[in-house]
This record gives sequence, C-alpha cells and structure tokens, in this order.
Amino acid sequence: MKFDLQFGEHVLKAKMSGQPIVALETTVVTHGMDYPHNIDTALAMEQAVRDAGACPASLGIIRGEPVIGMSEEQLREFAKSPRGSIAKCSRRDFPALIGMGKSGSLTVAGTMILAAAASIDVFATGGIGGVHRGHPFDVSADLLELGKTPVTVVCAGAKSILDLPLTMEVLETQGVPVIGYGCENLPAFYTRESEIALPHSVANIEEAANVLNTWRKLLSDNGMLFTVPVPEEAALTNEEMEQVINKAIAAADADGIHGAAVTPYVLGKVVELTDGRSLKANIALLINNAKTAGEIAVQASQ
Ligand code: PSU
Ligand code: MN
Repeated sequence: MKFDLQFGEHVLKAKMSGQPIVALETTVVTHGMDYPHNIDTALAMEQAVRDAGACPASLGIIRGEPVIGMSEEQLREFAKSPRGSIAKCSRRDFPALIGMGKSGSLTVAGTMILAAAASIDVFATGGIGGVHRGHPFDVSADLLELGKTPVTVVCAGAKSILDLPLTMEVLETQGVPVIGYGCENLPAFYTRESEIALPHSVANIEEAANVLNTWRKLLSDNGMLFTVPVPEEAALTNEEMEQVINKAIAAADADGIHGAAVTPYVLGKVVELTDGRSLKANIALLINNAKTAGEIAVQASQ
C-alpha cells in the first residue's frame, strides 16, 4: 500500500540522526483499556522506548491522515474518545477510513503496514491477535500480515482467549519466526508460559539483536515475533486464567458478539472477573515490551 505519511517532529529527527525507532500501536489505547489507564500506559511505553535510547512512534490515522509518531495531544484525543467513535483499523480498513477522512487506531496488522511504509521495522505491542477459540475461521489479520510484511513485533505472546495451538500453526504456515525472549514456551499474555514449546529462544538482548539483524538480511519479505513473558511480579496463574477466560468467552457467545468486537468485549470481561489484576498485568507487560523492543533495536544498531 502507498500512503501520504505525516511524520511527527520527533520521528523526523530520529530518522535524520539514524536513531533506532520503535513503532507502537494504538488499538490498545482506544479499545484495549479505559481512560486514564490507556493514556498513562501509552505515555509510559513511549518513555520506556526513550529510556532504552530509541525513538517511539505511536501510529494512528487522524482525520484521514496516517500519522507516524503521534503527539501527546493526539494520543490524549484517542484515549478520551468514547468507545467505538474511533475505528479499529486493520488491513481491510485503510481505504474507507482514509478515503472518508476518518480517524482510526491501528491493530497489530495496521501498525505493521504503516510502520513498513515508514521504513520502521521494530514494533512493540501487548499481544497479537490469533485464531479464536471455537471459531477457527476467525483468524486475525495480524497473523497473515506477519506472513507478508517485514516488521518485527515484540509482544507477550497471545491471550489464551485465543486458540494458541491453532495460532502457532497459522504462524508456522506463514513462515513467521517466533522467538522466545528468555522463555522456552510461548507466553500467554497474562501468564508467563503456555504449554506450547517454541522452536527457538534467545537468552538476552545481544542474542535477540543478532537474530534481528539476521532476519533483516534473510527475510526482508515477512515479519518476525519476539515473545517476552509478562514481568513476574504482575503475572497471573494459568489455573486462574483458564477459569476466567472460559467465563468471558461464554458471556461473549451468550451476548451474540461477533468479529472485531470479540477481543475488546472479552478483554473487558476478563478485567471485571480478575478485579483489575489482569489490567495490572496488561500495563506491566506493555511497558516491559516497549523497553525490550527499544533495547533490541538499539543493540542491533551498534
Ligand atoms: N490483543 C490484546 N490486546 C489488544 C489486541 C489484541 O491483548 O488490544 C488488539 C490488537 O490491536 C490486535 C487486535 O492487533 O486486537 C486483533 O484484533 P482481531 O482479532 O479482530 O484481528
Ligand atoms: Mn477477528
């Protein structure tokens, strides 16, 4: 896709000086968390990237303009917008949103597309979309984007609201390297590990940076995933999450929720059912992923 991109000042400066840049998504701001946790977390992620020595670029579509590096004011506008007033933008949504001058927050797939258009190849998020449990044809466009767009995504795995074994199968079919960062098994977002063994893992930033640079040489036509477990002090247990998620999915089915609305709905239920502990985990892992992505990007540039 070809875009007329608008760059934030800070991103332009970083590009001129050759500073590594880390893209950040914004669906988590408009759909993933409520105000003010969403803006606090978005700003803390930007700060974590800066502290690592890289430049953060939060991506969004603002009144039809694809913006690479939103300002704090623009992020606040997204964070305060009533749920549903800003569309969740994945690959299919760009023509309508841009064509009609609308605003959109970017999913993992949407962020990868704009990041690649802006020549940014490292991106931090919370969790990627996947194959939905019990709905094997509801496959997130995130997985297919990873198969065709050269951006490395640093995430905490995927939520076990998804079918993790099927999600890994699709990633394998798409040829996406999934690299554990300090873990042998796929992390499951709120919990540090699932039962799924990963094909490869790295132990530290140096190894991760070597893999990133090798991917840049070898696989310039598809994406890669680093999976980073949620920090220990904020992690929930697999037993608790299994129960909570089963309840949340049953509620979504009972309320007839479909398509793009499923993830935000189930996430809201999960926060309710864990008395906010899942929110704490979510915030901790987002900031940790931003920090890790910044560190890998900086190390890889040295
Ligand atoms: N997973 C999360 N939090 C999120 C999302 C996923 O833990 O906010 C968002 C991301 O933006 C992801 C999108 O790209 O949901 C996937 O949505 P869908 O399953 O409709 O493709
Ligand atoms: Mn879906």
